[in-house]
Amino acid sequence: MTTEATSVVGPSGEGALVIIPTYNELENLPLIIGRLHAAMPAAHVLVVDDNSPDGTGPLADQLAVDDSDKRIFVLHRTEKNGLGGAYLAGFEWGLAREYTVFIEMDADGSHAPEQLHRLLDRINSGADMVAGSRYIPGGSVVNWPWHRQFISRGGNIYSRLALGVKFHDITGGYRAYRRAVLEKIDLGSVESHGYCFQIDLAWRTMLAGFTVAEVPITFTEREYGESKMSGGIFQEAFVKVGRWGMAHRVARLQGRAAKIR
Ligand SMILES: Nc1nc2c(ncn2[C@@H]2O[C@H](COP(=O)(O)OP(=O)(O)OP(=O)(O)O)[C@@H](O)[C@H]2O)c(=O)[nH]1
Ligand SMILES: [Mg+2]
Repeated sequence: MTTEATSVVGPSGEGALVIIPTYNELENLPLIIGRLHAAMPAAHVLVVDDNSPDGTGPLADQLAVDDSDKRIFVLHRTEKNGLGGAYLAGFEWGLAREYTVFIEMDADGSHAPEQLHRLLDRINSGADMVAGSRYIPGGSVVNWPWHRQFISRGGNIYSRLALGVKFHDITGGYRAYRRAVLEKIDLGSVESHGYCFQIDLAWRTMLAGFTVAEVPITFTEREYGESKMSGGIFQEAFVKVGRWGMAHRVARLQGRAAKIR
């Protein structure tokens, strides 16, 4: 299935909802939203905060009140429930409204809003889902310690082999989805957190036959605040990805599934 190449998002981000999950991002949030609106003035932002102890939630409310163009919205959840849960809540909120494209972006400055046009241009030229990639020509990683790069690259190689797909940065969290993708895949059954959430959604998008693409991005390590990455997140991805790949191979052998392009 290929969605026709019509322009689904405007040059200033008209029709786009940028979802930013936050947990203790007090210093980063105003910076990232400011940069986003400088780059894409018409994009709407949904902050999904999990009751951050540092007061990110009330700050987000204040940013929304102060924005005279009313482009900022905030979802408050009662407790920390992982990045995946925050995105699912954000997708549900956006699908109940008229947005045509949904963007995932971290609050910590790792995903440059100045490069968002790369993702949106690719959506407008026909892709159903676009991932910002650190690991294709033109992509890069700035200020990441070697052990983080090792885990990230290793996770991508493992996922590529286990799932049998040509995706170079399937764990990355800078993405754009056409509305049709999120309407079709069964978001209610997604249970993954962290990195695994990104792999899970990419895998479901490909299984559903949508066109996926990667564009190069510069990923920069956070300057402020702390990472929420943990060993449990890594383990979850390792086990689940292996299982999905195996299940798909069995389904193909039995003629129940098609080859992933
Ligand atoms: N709402 C919500 N947001 C979260 C949660 N965990 C992480 N986030 C946000 O998700 C984004 C990515 O989290 P990071 O801690 O930067 O994790 P990461 O990017 O995988 O790891 P690093 O590369 O070390 O920064 C940030 O905007 C976080 O504030 C959570 O449990 N709930
Ligand atoms: Mg980060």
